[in-house]
Amino acid sequence: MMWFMERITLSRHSRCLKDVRTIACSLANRQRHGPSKNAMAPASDLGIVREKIATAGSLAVLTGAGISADSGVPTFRGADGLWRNFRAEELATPEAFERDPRLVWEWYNWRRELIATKKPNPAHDTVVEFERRASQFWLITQNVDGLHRAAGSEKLSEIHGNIWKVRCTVCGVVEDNREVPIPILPSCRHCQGLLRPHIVWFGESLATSDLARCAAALQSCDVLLVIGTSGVVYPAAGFASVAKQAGAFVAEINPDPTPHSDLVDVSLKGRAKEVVPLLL
Ligand code: BJW
Ligand code: ZN
Repeated sequence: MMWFMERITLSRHSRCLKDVRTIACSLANRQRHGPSKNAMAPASDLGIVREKIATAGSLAVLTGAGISADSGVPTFRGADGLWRNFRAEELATPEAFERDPRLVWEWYNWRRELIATKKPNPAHDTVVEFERRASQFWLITQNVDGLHRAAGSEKLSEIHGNIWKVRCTVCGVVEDNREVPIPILPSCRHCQGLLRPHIVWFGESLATSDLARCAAALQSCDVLLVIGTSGVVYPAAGFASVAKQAGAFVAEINPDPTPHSDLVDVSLKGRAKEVVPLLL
């Protein structure tokens, strides 16, 4: 049933996932990694994942808000989720910004103030070490907080953008901006147009270049680690399935079950900052 639902949802994203799915199909005959290891004890699972990472020619990592939760950045969903006091559809859509740019910028100012005080944690640091050790590596993050870059990650796609970048709604120029708070309403220094956060909102497409780079990583990785994402926001919610279908060994690190849990080879229950460093 999960698989069927996923197919339906993937089909809604046929345009942006075209590359990913085409490549996944063409690689359907890649060597499999054997039956699911979900039934194995956690200690054995840790050892299996560590071994897979150590021997992988190509490693990919997909992260979500859970990896930054251990740095004190609130997640989006769940008991302490960021959305609790805000209606997402009022804030994280292009329509909301058109309707009330001041409200949206106030929300981003609050987030920028919060994130500015946060530092990478041992899970971010371990991902940097994975990059250093692997012969081929790519990090796909849904996070906009910039903590992976702050930790030292270089081979990465920030597929939902970056909260420390702004984009002009008139001339389209993208620039770094670390002002906290940013003056509301901010305007472009080139054309005076209204600036917006350089973030992918609901209903907006991800950058084609990012999708192509992610497709390449998912197609070629021997191992995909999925860390701290609820797996409900597409297209990233389909990435584990794409890597799995292409023959990768897929492991998830999350304290709670997710839609990925039944699909992955190993599900490691726990907090990112505690579990991920054990995988080195
Ligand atoms: C820990 C932990 C610890 C806690 N250690 N783990 C209907 C069906 C299907 C799709 C759609 C639909 N209607 C519209 C869509 C498309 C839409 C979508 O997927 N919506 C779903 C909600 C249904 N997607 C889009 O619109 C995307 N664009 C797109 O698809 O374009 C083409 C298209 C559009 C429309 C229709 C059809 C095609 C764009 C998505 C942009 C997402 N942007 C956001 C917000 C940006 C605003 C901002 O940040 O300022 O990005 S949404 C929000 O969710 C944010 C996140 O990156 C993203 C993912 O969340 P994430 O990271 O998984 O966080 P949480 O909170 O959900 O989960 C945290 C996890 O951590 C949990 O599992 C915890 O257990 C765990 N955890 N502590 C490890 N210590
Ligand atoms: Zn401009």
